[in-house]
Amino acid sequence: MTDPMLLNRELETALLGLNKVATRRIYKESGLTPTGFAEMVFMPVLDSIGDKWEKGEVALSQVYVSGRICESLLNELLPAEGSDLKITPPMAVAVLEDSHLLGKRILCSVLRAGGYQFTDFGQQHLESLVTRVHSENIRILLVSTLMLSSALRVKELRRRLDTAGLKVKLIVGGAPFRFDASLWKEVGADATSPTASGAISIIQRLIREVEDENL
Ligand code: B12
Repeated sequence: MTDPMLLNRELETALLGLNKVATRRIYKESGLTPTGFAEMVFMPVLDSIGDKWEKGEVALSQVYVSGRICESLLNELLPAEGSDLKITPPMAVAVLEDSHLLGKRILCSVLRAGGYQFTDFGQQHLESLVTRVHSENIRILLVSTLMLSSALRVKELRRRLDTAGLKVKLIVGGAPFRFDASLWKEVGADATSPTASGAISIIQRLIREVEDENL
């Protein structure tokens, strides 16, 4: 495997140069799996590009195209469907009041690769999300947010689910939860993970908890 620091520098140059061909070549030469590349290379490089945008060092158009290049490469590389689906309590994935979709894309691939059955609710507003959780009897909900304002909306989501008497295990993730390690507790979630692949062990634990509650 290429030196990770070098890999990240090369990828950042390729993305800011809006060079998709170089991005694909860097992936191929990295020797990493698609999920490994997404978590170890795309994520830190996009964090760095986000920081540079905040400091006014890169244009929003560069952030936008970088995101689009990563998205299109991930769509090519990540599996669309898994096999041997496990029977689990009803589970769903959603992006809450946010347009940042790459984290959810990776999360869905990891869950499919792990053989988990779930519904992808896509982008949701709080109201519609509560309605779908209710009507589809969801017991485990994975929520991705990238804007801090959206992450804070999870607190209201928790309140609304509790008020409606819905027993839902809530797993949250996305940049605000990576940057503030206690935010998930503050918004009333049951768990978080800094990576999509970290969600698997959490889900296994929460499935056992839901099954115990059903006894
Ligand atoms: C690419 C990007 C965009 C793209 C999004 C393209 C797309 N289709 O997704 C575009 C250009 C559209 C965009 C727009 C905006 N963006 Co933007 N964007 C980013 C950037 C650079 C990267 C995000 C990303 O895709 N990262 C890669 C993915 C893979 O990482 P991830 O989502 O964190 O997911 C990983 C983990 O967190 C985890 N995970 C994610 N979800 C979940 C869920 C669960 C349950 C679990 C367990 C794990 C998990 O798994 C993944 C890895 O395995 C971030 C910088 C950053 N630090 O995040 C800014 C950032 C998120 N954007 C920001 C802003 C401000 C905006 C805009 C408001 C800009 C504007 N003025 O218009 C708009 C708002 C859009 C909206 N309404 O939602 C800010 C948010 C600041 C804040 N405090 O809220 C950031 C942090 C940049 C910054 N440093 O200021 N953006």
